[in-house]
Formats: sequence, structure tokens, C-alpha cells
Amino acid sequence: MLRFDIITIFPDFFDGAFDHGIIRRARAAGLVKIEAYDLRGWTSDKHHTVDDRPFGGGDGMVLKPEPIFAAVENLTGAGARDLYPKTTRVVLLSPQGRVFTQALAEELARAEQVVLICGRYEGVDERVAEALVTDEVSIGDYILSGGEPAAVVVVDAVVRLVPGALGSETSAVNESFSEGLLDCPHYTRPLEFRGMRVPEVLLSGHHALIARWRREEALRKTRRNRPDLLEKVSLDERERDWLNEEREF
Ligand code: 9D3
Repeated sequence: MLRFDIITIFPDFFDGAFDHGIIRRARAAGLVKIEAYDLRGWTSDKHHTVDDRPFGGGDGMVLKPEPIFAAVENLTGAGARDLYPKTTRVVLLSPQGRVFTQALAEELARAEQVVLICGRYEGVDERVAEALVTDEVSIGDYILSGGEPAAVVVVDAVVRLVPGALGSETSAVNESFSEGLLDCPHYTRPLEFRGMRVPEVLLSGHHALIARWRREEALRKTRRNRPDLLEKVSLDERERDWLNEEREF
């Protein structure tokens, strides 16, 4: 079973966060275990101090190393990166990390234990990254107040890749990012809604035409919203021509 251990100063943040849909089912089926731990539980001073002022000066506070080292040691059985079991990953969620991708989610899904350290304040004492962390990860180029929302994102993306977590309805391989393009548009009833009609081709029953339409609409959506993805995907000649003839959009 894949085990997630989340180290945070706001364990309540995760109340209910993993109690819905696929994650809830995966937990109920015993495929994954997800636990959030209060960093203050690994402090030893009277005031349960987790942070302190930065050496060199500056605004804000920095998470102290001692409680985080104690937490990781306690949760992994080892106090240094090279001593973890090879199936253990210790992830520091930080704006300075490499950007989280589907490829990293796939790697983490093959682990037995993923420890997620949630940063807060101005940051985390760098000795944590130096000695404990196997992966320093950001979820994208925007500013969060802390690593907690990022931890939810990572757990969600990884759990759905654990074998058996998705129902038989869907399969993780047949999804948007595996194809390298964004998904095509989808429609359901009613046929007409507030004057907007479902594209005729989807009603035609002509499966080859429908498949071509879906591929072209996926290309159109990708060009509009994620042109960076088009560089990485191989298109056949028809698809390149189609994209070029659509340039006026
Ligand atoms: C002024 C320098 N800032 C760093 C870029 C300060 C700062 C901003 C936000 C320090 C900590 C944070 C809290 N963010 C996270 O802990 C975080 C995060 C994020 O802000 N964006 C994307 N991914 C992540 S993962 C953890």
C-alpha cells in the first residue's frame, strides 16, 4: 500500500480534503493511506517553536530544521537522504522546486512511502533540502501562502495513478497528458441549450468522422490554450495542414 505522510503546521487544512471521489475510494479499498501530522508534535520546547528569524536579516520567519528532521526520521526510519529505503521519497513543497508534472506523479505512484513537507512563512531552513529531501517541488508559477494546497494537488495526481484507484470506466493511460494534447470538447444533452447546439458531426454516427473531429478540436484547443505543447507532439501531414488552414483563429 502507498503511504502519504504530510508534515504541516496546519493539519486541519486537510480535514475532508481526501474524503471525496477517487481518493476516498482508494483509501476505503486500502490502496493508499494518507495522514497529516502536526509539525509541533516534534518540538521539544515549552512553546512548541517551529520557526525562527532568518540569519542575515530580512522579513518573515523560517521553519527551523530540528522538528522537521525529527519528523522525517520518525516517519521514514532514517535521518538522511541516502539512508531511506529506495521506495521512500521525501518531497519538499516549495516555490523553489522543479515544477510538478505527470511524469513525476507517475514516479511517485511507484513509491511505497511519500513524505510531503509543507513549507510556510518565508521558507524552510535549507539544511532540510540538503540532507532530507529527495525532490523539491513547486506546483507552478504563482504564489501560495504555504505548501498545503500543493500537497493536496500532489496526493490527488498520484493516487489516481495507483493501480486499481480508477474504476473500470476510465483508465489513466488514455488521458489528456499522455497524448500530449489537450482533450477535445465534450457535449451531452440537451441537444440545444440557450441557442447553442451540439456539433452535428457528433450526432452523425460516423465514427471515423467523429474521431477526426475530436482530434482537430483537441489541436485547436491546444493551439489556443497551450501552444507550448504543440512543439512536443508529432503530427501527421493532414493534421499539420489542418492547423495551418485554421491560422486565421
Ligand atoms: C519573496 C519570495 N517568495 C518565494 C518565491 C516567498 C514565498 C512565497 C510563497 C515563500 C513561501 C511561499 C509559500 N509557498 C509554498 O510554500 C509553495 C508553493 C508556491 O507558492 N507556489 C507553487 N508551488 C508551491 S509548493 C509550496
